[in-house]
Amino acid sequence: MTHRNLVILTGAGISAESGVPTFRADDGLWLGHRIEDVATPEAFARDPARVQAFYNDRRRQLPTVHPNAAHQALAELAARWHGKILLVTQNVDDLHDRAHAATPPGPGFDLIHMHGDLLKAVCTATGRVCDWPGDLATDEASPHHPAGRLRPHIVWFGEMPLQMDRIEAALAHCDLFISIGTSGAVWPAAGFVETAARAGARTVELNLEPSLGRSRFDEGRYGPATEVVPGFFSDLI
Ligand code: BJW
Repeated sequence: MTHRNLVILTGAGISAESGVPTFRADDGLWLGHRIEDVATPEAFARDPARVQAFYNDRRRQLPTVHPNAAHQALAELAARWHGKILLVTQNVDDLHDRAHAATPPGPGFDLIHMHGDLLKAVCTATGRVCDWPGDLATDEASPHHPAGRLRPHIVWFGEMPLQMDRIEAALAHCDLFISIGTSGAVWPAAGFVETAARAGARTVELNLEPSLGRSRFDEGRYGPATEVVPGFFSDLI
């Protein structure tokens, strides 16, 4: 079967072998934190020092990690693919961005960080987003508004993920949906497979092990992303 329009959803599992911890593993990112203490707007209002410190630590880690063979295989696919590819990542790291900068994609490619970007900050007064590669102070003043403060550009629980209209439109027109390294525990991303299936797409899960949403996919391939992803894409091309 030939495919033209792809939507690829990635989660923390694709960055795991680069050394970025996943969320829900036993030794994962939530270790020592309750989700409601660090990943909700209420947590930020209650204890901004703790939330800023949690994201400052993760932002500082980024220069020490690098794209792995799975990010690279995806970048090579995007460089060679003749149809459309929308890459939707739930990850707030910049490993996809770096892989695609090193291997520039074709014109039909686009990347959406639906849960935000660790290297950006948002002004609480205006909603303006700016690049922010360093630490954020607890009460960081916004360059955009005298009354504004800067918070991490992260979609927390209860907030609307980014660019949902574009994602929904691409899902409605895709013929192959591939989910890589995500547990299927967080919505709306966990439901993308069903939207794609309703559009008639073939749906494939690539993961270390079957995810919570396994039964929603037509097929699955299991093993470390650095092995399974390059293998699947070389078959596709
Ligand atoms: C490997 C591997 C290797 C390991 N190779 N694989 C009740 C029912 C349904 C929904 C809700 C509900 N109550 C509330 C909700 C909604 C809520 C939600 O989903 N809650 C759930 C807890 C139930 N969702 C929201 O609030 C979202 N907003 C929203 O819904 O707005 C309203 C709306 C309605 C309708 C349409 C649109 C919008 C916002 C969600 C924001 C999520 N934010 C986080 C934190 C971001 C900040 C941060 O980075 O700190 O995003 S949560 C966290 O989970 C993070 C991730 O992006 C996300 C997904 O995690 P991911 O990537 O799947 O990681 P893990 O750790 O779970 O899984 C890793 C996977 O990798 C595993 O499968 C491993 O097997 C695999 N793996 N090593 C391959 N080497």
